[in-house]
Formats: sequence, C-alpha cells, structure tokens
Amino acid sequence: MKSSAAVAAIADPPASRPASPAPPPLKHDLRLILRQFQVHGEFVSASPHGSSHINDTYCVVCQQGATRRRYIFQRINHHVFQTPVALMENIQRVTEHLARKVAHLPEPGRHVLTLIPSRDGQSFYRDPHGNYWRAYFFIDKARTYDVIESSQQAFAAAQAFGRFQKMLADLPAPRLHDTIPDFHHTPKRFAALEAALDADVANRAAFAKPEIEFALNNQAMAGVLVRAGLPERVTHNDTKLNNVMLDDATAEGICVIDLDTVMPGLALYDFGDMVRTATSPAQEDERDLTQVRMQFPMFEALVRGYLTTAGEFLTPAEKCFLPFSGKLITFEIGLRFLTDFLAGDTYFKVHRENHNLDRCRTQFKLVESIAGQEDEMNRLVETI
Ligand code: ADP
Ligand code: GN1
Ligand code: MG
Repeated sequence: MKSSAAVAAIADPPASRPASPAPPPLKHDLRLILRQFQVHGEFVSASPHGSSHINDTYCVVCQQGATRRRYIFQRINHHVFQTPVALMENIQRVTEHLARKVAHLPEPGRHVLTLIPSRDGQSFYRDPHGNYWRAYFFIDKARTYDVIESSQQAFAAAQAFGRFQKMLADLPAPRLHDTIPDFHHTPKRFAALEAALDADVANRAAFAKPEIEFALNNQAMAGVLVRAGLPERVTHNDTKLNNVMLDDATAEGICVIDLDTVMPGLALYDFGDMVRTATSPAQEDERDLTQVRMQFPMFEALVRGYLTTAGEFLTPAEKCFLPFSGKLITFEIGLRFLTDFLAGDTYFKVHRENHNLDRCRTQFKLVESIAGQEDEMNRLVETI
C-alpha cells in the first residue's frame, strides 16, 4: 500500500464529482507557518502527509504565478526529540554533505532533502507555542511504501540506504549529536520494559501476558550487538521502508528521508530495520497475525541490494550479523511498543484501542518467523 497521502492530487475535483465531506481542521495553522519560511507565492492548501508515529508532517500547496508547488512541512515532536536545535544542526550538516555528493547527478534535488531556510535564515522556525518547524522541497514523481510489494523494491530500498551510509562515511568532524541517546541500545530498551512492567501505571500488564512472557524469554539476544565490538558509523537509525523514496518511473531508491535520527550508530541497526519493515507482506499493526512473516526472497533482495553499496566498507563481522540484526531490531521495536502499551501510550501516536499491543504482536510474530529461517539466512549471507 502506498503511504496515505503521498500522491494527493492538488487540482480541484471536477464539478460533476459529488462533494466529499470537509476534512477535519488541522491542529496547526500552516498558512501562518508558511509565511515564516522563504517560500514565494500564495498559500493554497495544507493536508496531513505520511504515516508517522512521532512528528506531524504536512504537504503544503502554494500558488506561484501559473504553477502550483508542493512543500513538505514538519513539526518536530520535541517531547521525543528533546534537543531540536542540535537535531536541526545534524540535518543541515548531513543534507549539505549529501548535496555535494550528488551534485553531479541529473536533477540532484531529487536525491537529497533540501531544507528551505526560515525568514531569518535559520534551518527551522520556532513558533510562539514552542513548536519547532522545518520545510523541505517536495520530491516529485517518487513515493514511499508502507508495505513491500516486490523484491525489486526491497533491493532498491536497501541499495539506497547502503549508499546513504557510504556517502556519510566521510562526513567531516565533529561527531553528530545523539538526537536520542542510546536509541538502539537494546539492553536499555529491555530495562525500560521491566520498569514499565513493575510500575504498570495503566494496569495493562494483565492484558499482555503472552507478549511479556515472549519478551522475558528472549532477553538473551538483547546484548549481542552491544557486546560485538562493531565500528561506529554515521547511520540513519530509522530505515523503515517508508523512509526511502522510490522513483515512479525507474523504481530506483532515489532519496533517503526522515533524518531526525541520523547520528552515530551501527550499520546493522539500519539493515535490521530494513528486514523488519521490508520483508513482511503485512502492515506493522496488522491484527491477523497469520499475515505476518519474513519472506525469504525479500531478505535475499535486501542483502544483495545493500551489499552493492555498503559491501565495500562493511567488515566481515558486520556481514556475519546481517541476519541476526533483523531479528534483534524487530525484537527491540516490539519491546518499545510493549513498553509504551504498558506506560499508557505516551510515546507513539495511537489511533485505536490496544494499538501498541497490536504493533508489538506483529513484531514478535516476525521475530519468530525470522528465528525459524535464521540458519538459511546465514547460509545465504555466507555464499554472497
Ligand atoms: P515522519 O515519518 O516523521 O512523519 P517523514 O519525513 O518520513 O516524516 O515524512 C512522511 C512522509 O512524507 C514520507 O513517508 C514521504 O511519503 C513524504 N515525504 C517526506 N519528505 C518528502 C519530500 N521532501 N518530498 C516528497 N515527499 C516527502
Ligand atoms: C517511529 O516516526 P517514524 O514512524 O518514522 C520511531 C522508530 C520506530 C518506528 C516504528 C524517533 O518512526 O524508532 O522504529 O516508529 N521513531 C522514533 O514504526 O522513535
Ligand atoms: Mg518517516
């Protein structure tokens, strides 16, 4: 399925079509926010865009003479990202570095996010309510996918994320800021689950007994990558399938987006999250767990695609952990959904009752599916 609003039409509907109900009012006045950025033209419309669990993303349409242009506006969730200024400094450095790397390509602006400066020349605007906003040029003729549709897409996505890591390997010092400290420190994520379980503030532990048991039974895997002595790199850390734009015409992965968590990390955090989000044919919150499974051909395409770009810098140890990283990161995100369910849904946006528990269940089902195929996955990686 395509990300909800990724292909929103901007033209007015033909007069003959029955009028659809007015969309609910937006939480923020995008017309006012738009004025704070160096964008010409008149505000036409704004609509929510994408399927984020954290930030608020909008597509804003502007009239510029005879043309209408789209922009992406985002409100940074500053409860989750508690140092937004440092975060924007990271994004500015990273996008400028990437822009130099892709400058030789035709249409370079489709291969890297381009920040639009605020009226006073900053990379963000802080509104009177304390919200932090940023704006990007809209990348046309490409889209993101919430659920994988083909192994070609898996190959293209992994190739693009590998290229992203490769292009950032020579990012000049200083070290990037940690926008969320210990983001992928799985043992600390496990400890957070134990704390939420002890506190049980929402009295929900009784509703999640099998999931809690699954988490406790699998604790042993939590510390494996932390102890493995792998090299720190500049990584994306949120390589969901829907964080890479695939070109409509060529299906190539043209631009890695959602850069809030770009910071020092392990290459395997990124590969692991690709396995989590690009091998199962089901949505992350699918309630029918029989739909959730790791499809081997998708895994193979991820490995092959990733190695075309990351193969030249990965160490043998990193390669060896590729299959395991998928299981670990899926387990870790499952732990986080379960923790948030127990804590009363304070971190991830939820849209229905037990939403975080449903999400946790798909993750743990996927962990089981990966575990059942791990030997075969390891054999594949050894032969490539
Ligand atoms: P989040 O997931 O935090 O809301 P993203 O940065 O991933 O934010 O953006 C949400 C969605 O908006 C993406 O999945 C993508 O479809 C779309 N999107 C983001 N940036 C752009 C862009 N510059 N051009 C076109 N579409 C974009
Ligand atoms: C969040 O914002 P979004 O949807 O890209 C989360 C990721 C999780 C993901 C699970 C900052 O990502 O870590 O893997 O949800 N981002 C943050 O779908 O916590
Ligand atoms: Mg995203």
